[in-house]
Amino acid sequence: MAADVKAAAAYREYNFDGLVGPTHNYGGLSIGNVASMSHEGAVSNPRQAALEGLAKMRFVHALGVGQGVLPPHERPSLVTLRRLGFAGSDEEVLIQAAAHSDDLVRQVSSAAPMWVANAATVAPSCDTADGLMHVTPANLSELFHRSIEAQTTERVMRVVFSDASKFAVHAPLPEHFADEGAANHTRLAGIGLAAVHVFAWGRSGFGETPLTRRFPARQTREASEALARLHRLDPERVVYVRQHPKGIDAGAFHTDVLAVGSGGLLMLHELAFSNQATALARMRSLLGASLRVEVATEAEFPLVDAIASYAFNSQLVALGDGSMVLLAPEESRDNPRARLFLERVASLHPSLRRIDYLSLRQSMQNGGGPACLRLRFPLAEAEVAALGARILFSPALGDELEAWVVRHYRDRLAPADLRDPRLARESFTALDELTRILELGSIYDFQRG
Ligand code: SUG
Repeated sequence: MAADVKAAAAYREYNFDGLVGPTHNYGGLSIGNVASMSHEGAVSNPRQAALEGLAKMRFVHALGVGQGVLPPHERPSLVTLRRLGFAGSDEEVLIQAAAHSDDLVRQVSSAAPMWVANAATVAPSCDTADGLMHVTPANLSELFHRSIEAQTTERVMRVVFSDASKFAVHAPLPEHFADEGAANHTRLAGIGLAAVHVFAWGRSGFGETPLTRRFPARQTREASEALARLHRLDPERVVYVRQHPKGIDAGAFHTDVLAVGSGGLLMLHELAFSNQATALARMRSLLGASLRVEVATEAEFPLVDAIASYAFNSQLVALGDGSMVLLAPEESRDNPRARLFLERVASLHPSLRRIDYLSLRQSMQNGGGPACLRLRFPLAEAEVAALGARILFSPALGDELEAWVVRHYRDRLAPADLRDPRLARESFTALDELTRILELGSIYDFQRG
C-alpha cells in the first residue's frame, strides 16, 4: 500500500464535463429536483446552455486543471421509441409518438446526459487492488428519461478508455440496483495516506419501507456496495453513509446537492447524511488530522437556501501547488446565507485560495450546478497518454466547439418544439459532425444503421 500512496502523488485530476445537447429543455421530468419541477414548461436556450458549459471548461482549463469533454447523447432517442413499438422512418416514429403522448416525447428528448456526475462512478488506479482505473456507467434506473443514458455512456467510455491494460470499463449494474453515479460518491485523500471512498445511498433495493415522505430516494445501498466490490477497493477504506431523508425531501436528490469533498476537505450540510456523526468519526479515524470537515448547521444555512443556491454543488479543484479553488454557481453568490457560509469556509482554510462564481443559469434551472456537469478522473500520465478520442480540452478545441454550437443550436426551445422532426434532424446533423470533431467514431444509433 505504501508504494501506491507514493504513486498517488503522480496523479492529476481531470474533470470531464458533459457538453449540453441541442434539445436542452425544461420538461419538468425529475420529481424531487426542485429546480426541474419549478421550471416545467419554461422556454430554454440550448445555445446559451452549451456556451455556458464551454465557458466553464475554458475557465477550469485556464486554472491549469485537467479538463476533458464528453459528448451529448442522441435525442430524441428514436431507438427507445422503436423499442416501444413505434415504427417506420425516423420522422414517422417521432410523429406517431407525439400523437400518442407529449410526455413520452419529452422523456426521450431530455438533454440530461449533460450532467455527467451521474454518468458513471470512477476509481483511480492508485486505489484499486488490480492497479487498473475502474469505471462503471450508472444505470440511472430511477427515472425513465435518465435510464436511457447508460448504453451510450458505456459506448463512450469504451472508446475513451479502450486500453484494457490500464482501464476496466464495467457494464452498468442490473437495473434493480439503482445507481446514480459519482454524484453519490466522494473520494477523500490525506497527504501520505491511502484514499477513502465515501458511498452515499438513499434506500435499500430490497423491500424497505421508504423513509422519505415527499420525494423518492434514488441511489440504492446495494448498488454502492456493488461498485466498491467491482472497483476492487480496499473494504477497510470504504465508508457507506445514508442520505438524510429530510435532505432528500427538501430537494437533495443527489448527495452532491448537500456535500462536496476533495482531497482533505469535506464540506457538508448537517442534514446531508442521517448517521453523520458516526460516518464522520470513521472518516476521521481513517484520514486523521489531514481531513478537515466543515459542517453547515440548519441555523447557519437552512436547507431551503442550500438547495436553492446549490452552494454544495460547487467544484473544489486542486491546483498544482496544492492549493484549491472553489467554483460555485452565481446563485450562491446572490444568496446571502450561501455566500456567508462559503466565505466562512474559505477564511478558515488558507489553502482554499479563492471562490469563483460561474454563470450556469440554463443548467441550474434544471437542477444541475457546476459539480453535476463534471465527472472526475484522477489519471496518471501514462493513462492520459492512453486515452482514446480527442476529448482533452484545449483552447483550440473550445473554439471549434463554440463555433459548432453557434452553427447548430437553437436559442429558443419550448417543450412543444420537441415534436418537430426538423429539430431531430438538426440535432443528428450536429452530433454527426461532433463525432468527427471529437474523433469518437460511430457512437450514436443513427450512425450505426
Ligand atoms: O437527474 N435534471 C437532472 C439533474 C442532475 C443533477 N446532477 C447532480 N446532482 N449530480 C436530474 O434530476 C431535469 C430534466 C427536465 O426536467 O427536463 C433533470 O433531469
